[in-house]
Amino acid sequence: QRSEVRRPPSMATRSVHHCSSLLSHTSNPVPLLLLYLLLFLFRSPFPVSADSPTYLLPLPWEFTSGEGTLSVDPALSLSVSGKGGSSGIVKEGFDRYKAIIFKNSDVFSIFSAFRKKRAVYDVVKLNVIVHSASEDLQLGIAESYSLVVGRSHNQSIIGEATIEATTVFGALRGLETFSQLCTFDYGSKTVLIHNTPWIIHDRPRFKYRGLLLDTSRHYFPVDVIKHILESMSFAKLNVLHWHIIDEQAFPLEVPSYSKLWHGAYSKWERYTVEDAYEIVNFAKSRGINVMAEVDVPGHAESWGKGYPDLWPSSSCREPLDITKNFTFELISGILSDMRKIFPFELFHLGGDEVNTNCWTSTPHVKHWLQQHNMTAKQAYKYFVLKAQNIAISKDWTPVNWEETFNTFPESLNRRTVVHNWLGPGVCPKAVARGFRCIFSNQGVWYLDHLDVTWDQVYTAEPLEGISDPSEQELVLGGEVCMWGETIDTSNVQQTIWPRAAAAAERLWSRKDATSTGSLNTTALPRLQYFRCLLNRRGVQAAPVTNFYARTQPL
Ligand code: CP6
Repeated sequence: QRSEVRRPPSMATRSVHHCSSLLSHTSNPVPLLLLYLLLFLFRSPFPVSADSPTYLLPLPWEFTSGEGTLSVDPALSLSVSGKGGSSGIVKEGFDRYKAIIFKNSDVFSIFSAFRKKRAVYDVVKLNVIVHSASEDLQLGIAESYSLVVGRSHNQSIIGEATIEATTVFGALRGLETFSQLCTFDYGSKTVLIHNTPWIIHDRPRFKYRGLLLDTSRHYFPVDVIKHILESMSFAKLNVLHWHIIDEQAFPLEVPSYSKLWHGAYSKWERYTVEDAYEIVNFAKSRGINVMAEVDVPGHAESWGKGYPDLWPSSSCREPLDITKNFTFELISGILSDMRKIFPFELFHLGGDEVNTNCWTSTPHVKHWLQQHNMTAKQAYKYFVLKAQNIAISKDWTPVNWEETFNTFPESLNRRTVVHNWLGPGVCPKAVARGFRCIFSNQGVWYLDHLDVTWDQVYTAEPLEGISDPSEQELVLGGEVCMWGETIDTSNVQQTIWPRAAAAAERLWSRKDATSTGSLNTTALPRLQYFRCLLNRRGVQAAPVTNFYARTQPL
């Protein structure tokens, strides 16, 4: 039995949404002592507003809420138990979320000492129970959790808060939800949880919930990538598809072939092996897998900056030269070095947009094709399958953009995951043939398409056209793609957010999460709230704009 998240009646008619003034309060202004004194003398009783709505995104799978309000102790303590209770991942996660939850509670710090003396907080401890000691993060690990805040007892609500999860990563999802229940109340200068008691049983609808980041068209410093990972965890996204390399630049260090780095934009715009480890570890501590991509044989021109032998000729530079053993030795070397960095079982081998003109027009390649009795299309297949076998030999599950499936479905290794992008339609075909699939329809989930509105992102459906339950199982999930041609550090977060959050809800929540009303009433207020939450947490998410929420006078 789910109860509906309540919302203020004004939300449906007000079309311009502004974040609350929390942002401007994050730094302490010049102490206006008199004002503070007045505020203190006429402070409102504690707790104040008992009937504020609570907004959660993505919407939990099952939840009930009540009418109560509980205050949260700024000295909130953590109590962990279960086989996974000693995990650093839970403790560090708790510390991060505690900092987020109480970010604003020291605004009126002059009186915090007084308050501490007189205040009795309802929620003083967060219990976290983690049943499994395993910290192996892979596709399909349990991310489910239950979260209980408050318990009714003799018509009052006891301030109990408990997260229970199978894995530490499920506990992280629960911590995120807990942090979204907490709101800073200006009347009492206290963190409150409204609508208690909460009983939440949550789990993801899809196991693969990705964001593609392209570091070849523009370089992103490691700190920026970490910030993106952090923001992904707020929306419960769990895969960073790192499109590291493309035709424009090769920013990753490959120790076995050190000249590949010559394809970087500059010596400052490179990732060392240590940088890559750091990104993978940072992601893991937020329950996010990093799926690396080495796109072959197209989109690889930058490889030849250091190794010109990889180009069919100096004037015709991609796809990679199919005739040379060196090409495949190098792919194998890159994948061996990368295997040590990327523990995730999926590895993306691209395979998209291969234009074979250089193969058929360069004399030595043309000759090789004739010798091997291959058409350009057969050569494309030969190359892709050879690269796949290298990845499989290194114990990776290959992922390919959909062209490989579209061109030779009968020859593709059955383990291959088909990654949709060319409009809708390939996932139904792929799963009907027993392949697994990832949904990234460019018409709705390519974030570089700035004309796509949040509601188009939101209403996209990864299972569209697939009715057989066993075929539906083969859709691993989906991914929004932030291609890098038109974005860099200056605008990446506001291009990703808030629309990525609409996809995040599609991938986590029930398909019918918004069936109780219109998007305008069920999804929009929560998305607007989440966008402000991102702003408060330091993420430059853009305003929510679309058909329903276009800018007009109040
Ligand atoms: N780079 C690579 C790209 C794209 C693809 N692969 C792309 C194509 C069309 C659009 C956006 C991005 N920039 N390597 C396609 C998977 Cl509209």
